[in-house]
Amino acid sequence: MTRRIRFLILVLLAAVAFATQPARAHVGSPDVYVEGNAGPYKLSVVVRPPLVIPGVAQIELRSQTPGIDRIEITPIPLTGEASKHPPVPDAMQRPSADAQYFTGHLWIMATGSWQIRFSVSGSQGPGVFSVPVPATAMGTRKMERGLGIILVVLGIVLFVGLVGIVGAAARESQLPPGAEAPPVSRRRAYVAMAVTFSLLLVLVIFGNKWWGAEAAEYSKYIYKPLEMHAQLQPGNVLDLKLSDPGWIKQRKLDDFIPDHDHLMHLYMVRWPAMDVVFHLHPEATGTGEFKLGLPSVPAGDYRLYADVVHATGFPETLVSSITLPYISGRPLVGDDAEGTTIAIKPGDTPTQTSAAYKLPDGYTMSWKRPNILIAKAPYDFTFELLDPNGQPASDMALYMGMPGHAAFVKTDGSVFAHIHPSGSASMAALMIAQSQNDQAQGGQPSSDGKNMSGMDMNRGAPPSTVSFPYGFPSAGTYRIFVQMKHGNMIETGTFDAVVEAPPEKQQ
Ligand SMILES: [Cu+2]
Repeated sequence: MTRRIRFLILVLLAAVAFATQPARAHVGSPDVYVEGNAGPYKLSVVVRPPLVIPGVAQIELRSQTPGIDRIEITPIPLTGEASKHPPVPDAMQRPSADAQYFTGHLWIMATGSWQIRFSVSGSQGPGVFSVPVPATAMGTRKMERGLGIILVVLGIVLFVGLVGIVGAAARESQLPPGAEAPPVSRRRAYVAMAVTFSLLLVLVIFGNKWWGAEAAEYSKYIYKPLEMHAQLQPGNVLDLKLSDPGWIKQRKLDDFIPDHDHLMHLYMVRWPAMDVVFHLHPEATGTGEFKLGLPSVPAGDYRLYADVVHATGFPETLVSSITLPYISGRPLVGDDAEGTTIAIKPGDTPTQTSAAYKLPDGYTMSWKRPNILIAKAPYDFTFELLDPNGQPASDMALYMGMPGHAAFVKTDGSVFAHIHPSGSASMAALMIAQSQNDQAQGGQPSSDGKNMSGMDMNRGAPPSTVSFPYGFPSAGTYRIFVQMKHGNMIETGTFDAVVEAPPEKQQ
């Protein structure tokens, strides 16, 4: 009996562990991949935030610069009074003989906008770098059907078993072995079983109520992104109304801050073919409302992914969809960009599997495609823009202050991540963190621009290559939209990636 109960508890614990599912900044892509400089040391950092709050964030760090002796990590709120009073730091470990690879973990105690500060010391002196980490409790998922059936069957066995045991005890416990139970014992047994049955039933009903109340309480803290309602208004105006479905009280609808030049970055992807993509920038027209005069848009169903950042540095991606007729709208201007490409075939079959993507104006975008892509592993996604002669493009320009922007979209719609050369953290949050570090070091900006944009701003024309640190959150098929600018032309390259599950961890 005790064994069975222990097994049941184990099964229940496993069910709880699997019942959590990531979601928050970006969509379905909670891990933070960032590249930046801590003084003289160039760091690639992965922060895997906890599934529940309070919970433990896992941190992996690779230094591309040798000579580091020690790295201390501290979790600090990104903004507010508490951001000025960091707790005692923890030291990172070197888990292997690799002197440039470090790991660590930290408790994140509250929901909100955090940063992890890396204080590095080594042969080239000290350096500080901060990685913004939005931390939220995750959504719960319905229990898997199979597991539910097993648990129900086991529950019934326990229920019936207990009633039977009580009945047998009442009927036969005082009889000598082999003796037949007299009618009076049988009656006593029926009464005992009826009482036990009723008591158990009350217990089950009460337990279900209690469980429901606990779940309801917890669900208040589970992250729910702002809701967005999209509507086409006369004059080809796309109207986006934001509303708060209820989450933590601190969230507001009127505290957005610009993130690389715009309050909102809207990706419109024709769905499910993913053959048309727009990167547009709606303007705020009131509290929780954005509007955008649409350019010419082919008819179809579109998925809308809108990135915004709150004043706290907390980023959100709002998701909506809209069916549009063919729209003959304004020309693309400024930072607007459009890409048209081959449709994903039904069944998520990728069509853009080549390493080179031919652009409409004769240029080519090429991807240094790794041989194998594994979920959860960090990669540098490196792309190069070649001119019609196959030479590195010489007329490169920054696109919204950066050498490139990339959107990673899973073909089943469960993942959307807008990534920059500095990684997956929001640029606005990175800047908040970096300015604090600069102030802490005596007001002198310590960064050379690399932390902000992934490149050195002071060295002439941008390079013809761009690199995005990122890792796929899960196995499956993804389409990657990469945007680079040369002259006045914003190019959109498309690449499909089939991502494998990571190998099972050794027990
Ligand atoms: Cu961007």
